[in-house]
Amino acid sequence: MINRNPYIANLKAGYLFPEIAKRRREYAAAHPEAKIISLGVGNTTEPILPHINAGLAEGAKRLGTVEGYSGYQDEGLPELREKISKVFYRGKFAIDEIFISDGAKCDIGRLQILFGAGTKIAVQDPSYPVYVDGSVLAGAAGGWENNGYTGITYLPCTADNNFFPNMELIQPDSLIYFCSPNNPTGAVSNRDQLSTLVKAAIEKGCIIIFDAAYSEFIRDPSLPKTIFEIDKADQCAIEVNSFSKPAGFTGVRLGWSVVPKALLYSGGESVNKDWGRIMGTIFNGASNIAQAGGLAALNDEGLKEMRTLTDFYLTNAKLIRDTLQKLGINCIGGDNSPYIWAHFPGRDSWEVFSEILEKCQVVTTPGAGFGPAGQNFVRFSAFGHKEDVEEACKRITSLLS
Ligand code: PGU
Repeated sequence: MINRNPYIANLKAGYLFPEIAKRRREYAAAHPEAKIISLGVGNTTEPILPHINAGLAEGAKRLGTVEGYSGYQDEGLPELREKISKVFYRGKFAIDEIFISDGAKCDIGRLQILFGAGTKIAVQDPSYPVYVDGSVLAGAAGGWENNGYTGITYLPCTADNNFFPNMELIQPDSLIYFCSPNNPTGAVSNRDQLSTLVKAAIEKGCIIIFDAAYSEFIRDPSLPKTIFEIDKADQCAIEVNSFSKPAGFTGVRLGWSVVPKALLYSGGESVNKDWGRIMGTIFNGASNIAQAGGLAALNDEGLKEMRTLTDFYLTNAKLIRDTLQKLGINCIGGDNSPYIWAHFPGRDSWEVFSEILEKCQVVTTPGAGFGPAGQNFVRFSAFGHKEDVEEACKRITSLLS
């Protein structure tokens, strides 16, 4: 018999979001009359807006014509890569530094192949669970000890440090996962903070995987939307991003990674070349229909639609934050991000999750699922229909005291 991959055995618990879905199902089975509202997983709910949707439809139509047909497109449409460079990076990157993918999560999982087992990892604590679970699967982390995996340095992000971690905790030669606007805290790092991060990474010989999946929710013009707004970031960072949240492509699947040519390993080899090699080997390109939609999203009309959609979710976020604050619950996020991070001092976060589910029939995400520093917190997601979010807020106001 063949042995199980020991790295899989190292995973302590199931993936967070299916666990929440399971608890929701169990509650629904026991309370068939309950009208449950989900402010749990960050899954988009609103229809794709007409111009972007027409781009997708056009893409599908073209496949039915001899002139318009296309097959494998390993690295992504050159026009899309060029447009991404222009729209998000002021044309700073050549098209062979931009790799189109089927989403940020998929790239986050694959990127670990560049570094391999035994790589030292640093993550913001709390953080999007894929960074930690992906590291465990890649053998970059060991077993579970003292509330965390060995081989992973958890960088606490708390109210005491304004949700920006202490750079001194980062060990030399680490792979650093960093997310801003942050999931789950909703905190957005400012220019000085990201400059500190880049400086620390360069001094310590680290590489940053910067997850900018929520960049289009930033409204404060002083806040950086990409790590590449910071000088020298191209020497120490890879950025992943996605059309999932701003264009409603969670089910369509389209994202990208920027791997600058200036980024080198300790031996001077090119990370960009290796990423091209890996993608060419285990990925056969993003859907050409999705890419047609992505192109539509990046012209003037499409950009306006993405603004409309992100504004919609930000309005939900404001309502949730205001509702919680009126109840005296301390929270952050929700102004430049679609997540609200609510503090319940001294309370176990799974217990708060259960209380909100039982009293209000509202699903949230318990903070402890995002890392040890998430204990005593609960995440509210602003992805939902307006009437559902309003109803959830009404229930929270009257039932949560
Ligand atoms: N990066 C971050 C920081 C995310 O929060 C999410 C989705 C992704 C990437 C995924 O991007 P794709 O381009 O769609 O792959 N986070 C959601 C959904 C849960 C999940 O398992 O991805 C969330 O609720 O945290």
